[in-house]
Parts: sequence; C-alpha cells; structure tokens
Amino acid sequence: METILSSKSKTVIISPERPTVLIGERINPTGKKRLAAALMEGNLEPVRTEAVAQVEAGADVLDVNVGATGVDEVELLPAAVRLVMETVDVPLCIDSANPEALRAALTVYKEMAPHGKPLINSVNGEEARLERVLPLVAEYGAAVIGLTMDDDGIPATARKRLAIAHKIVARAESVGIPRQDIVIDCLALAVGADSQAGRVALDAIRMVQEELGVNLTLGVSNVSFGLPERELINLAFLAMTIQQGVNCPIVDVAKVRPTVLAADLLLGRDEYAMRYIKAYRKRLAAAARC
Ligand code: THG
Repeated sequence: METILSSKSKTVIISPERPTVLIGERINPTGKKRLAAALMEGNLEPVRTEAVAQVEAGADVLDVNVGATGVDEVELLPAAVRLVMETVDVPLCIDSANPEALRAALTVYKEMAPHGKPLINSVNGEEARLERVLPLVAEYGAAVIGLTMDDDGIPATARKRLAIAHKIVARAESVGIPRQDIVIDCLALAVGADSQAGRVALDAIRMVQEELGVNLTLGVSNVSFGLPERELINLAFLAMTIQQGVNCPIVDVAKVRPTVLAADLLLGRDEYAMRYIKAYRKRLAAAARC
C-alpha cells in the first residue's frame, strides 16, 4: 500500500515496506506564543524559518497549521502554504479544521505545483466533516488523514476506533478516493490522565493496519502531556507505534529522527544500516564544526 505525495519536484512514498516518513509538526502555533503573535500580525517570517530548519533536520513532509485565536485561516493558510512552497521543496500536510481554508490552500498548492499532491489533515468520522472535506480531497486529487473520532468524541476502545476507520475508508472510497490515499490516525491521549491511553492507541494501530492495510500517522506528543521528561516517553512510544504500523508520524523531527532511524534499522528497513550511519556521520560533522 503506497501513499504517494509530491511537491513541485519531490515525491515521497509512504509504505510499510519503506523507511518511516517524518512529517514535521513545528509550523503550528500551539504552545508557541511567539509564532502565534507573529501569525496574528500576519507576519509569516517564522514560518519560513521553521520550514528551512525542519527540512535541514530531515523532515520528508511539512505539516502547515496556522490555527490560533484571532487568525483568519482562510486568508493565512494559503499564504503560509505559498511561502513554504517558495522556500522548500517537500510535499505538505495541510492542517486545518476549516474547509474553506483547506480549499484556499489546495488552490495555492495546485498553482505552485500543478502535478503535486498534498496530504489533507484532516477528516474524522463526524458526518459534517466527511460531507464537506472528502469531496474537496477528491476534487483536488489529494491524500487525506482520517482521525478515529466522531460526533461522540474519541472512543475509549481500540475496536471502536477501528470501526470509525472502516467508516472513513468506506466513505472516502464512495466519493472516489482510493484506499492508498487514505492515512489513518488512531489518536494518542495522555497516559498521565488514563493509564491505558498508550495501550489502546497501540492496539488500534495494529488492528487498522491488519484489517484495512492503510498507512498510519500519529501525533505522538499528546501521550506525555502533563508528565515530567516528556521527551523520554515520546521517544519510547514513537518506537512502539512504528512497530505497530505507524509509518508517517507527525513529529518534532530534530528531536526524534535518530530514534526513528534506530527503529527502522531494528525492523529491517535499513539495509547495511546505511541511513543510520549516514545520519550519525552528519551529526559528527556538525559537532566538529561547533
Ligand atoms: N494528529 C494529526 N494532526 C495533528 C495532531 C495529531 N496536528 C497537530 C498536532 N496533533 C501535531 N502537531 C503538534 C505541534 C506542536 C506540538 C504538538 C503537536 C507541541 N508544541 C509545544 C507545546 O505545546 O508545548 C511547543 C514546543 C516548542 O515551542 O517547541 O507540543 O495528533 N493528524
């Protein structure tokens, strides 16, 4: 099962047989006061800086999210997409809950990369979102992330999350979106609030992988919310989710890439440890320059 994304001249293939694809999460004002303030003033310069830094750190795809209170996403999301596409040549994951903002961003993506294919983040099992966003994805020939939640929220059991994934895949296929263009996100909640939150997400990932065969993403960092030394928990969890079937996580690339390369190596996705060693040498060279 291959999900093929593309920018102006770069193709990224998400597949269980290939190394993990890293979607950079840092173009997002959540928890970043300075970025939020800049976006509110219509200043997109920090977006450019984050785009360059993440690609330099090894991001394969960039998530672009400008959602903050006081921001007009219909205006700012397409502007951010344009700026990022002028700055770096990687496919984008366009992240908004606003269908009008998604349409405006898709229009810019098509203008900047006529043969390109972005990932739309996201739909979920809610009727209103399925009805509004899936036709947009089909019209623009994009790929789409489906979150395993619906009008009743995020289910507490893996089986119910799997049922929502089935529903999203069926609805997407019914409007002409092929299964390989659907990426499922099983959603990780905080283990600090519910000790079973990690376990449930890991079980759901495995079930969705086995029953639907689709590619899987995950926003990993939620799992450690409210606990000390979050990075430790995030990295342990990330390795486990990759083993279960996540193959395009949304992450802080600079922080997680070495761990992901180690996980890929251990799962037989890095022949002769070439990628692992290449990244090690790059870190050595960077340290020597300091
Ligand atoms: N699934 C899908 N998309 C998503 C998410 C998901 N998009 C948004 C989010 N979750 C993933 N992106 C982020 C972006 C930032 C942070 C976490 C997830 C974050 N920011 C720091 C904070 O809040 O403390 C800021 C830290 C910093 O400044 O470096 O944690 O789950 N499909």
